[in-house]
Amino acid sequence: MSNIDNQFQNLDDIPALKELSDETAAACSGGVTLVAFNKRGFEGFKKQFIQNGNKLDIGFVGGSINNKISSFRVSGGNSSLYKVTLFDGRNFQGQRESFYVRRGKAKRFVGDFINDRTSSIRVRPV
Ligand SMILES: [Ca+2]
Repeated sequence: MSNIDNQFQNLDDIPALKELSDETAAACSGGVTLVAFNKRGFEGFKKQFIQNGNKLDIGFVGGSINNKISSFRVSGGNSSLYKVTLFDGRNFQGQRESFYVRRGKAKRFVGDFINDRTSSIRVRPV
């Protein structure tokens, strides 16, 4: 998948998703929100993804944080528990790892397997 990633590294986010710099704005919208960080422990560069309802489909995380995600936080929506799947490839392809995260909680480190590989993300209510 690394060849594909490199080929499209300059493409921007898919238009259906909004990237907001202000987390408060996301919380007010009510939709499920995932904030991804490029270092473990919620440090470093961060990028926020938000979608209405309880589902989040990020076909490509965007060139700035592609293959760099190490920790994330989930908030918003109506479900108390979410399944977050991180995919190595774009459009939910390739190797993956899933995490069960309660709303408002976070994954301090995604683990060595998927660390610095994530190119797409899917969030589902449980
Ligand atoms: Ca990747």
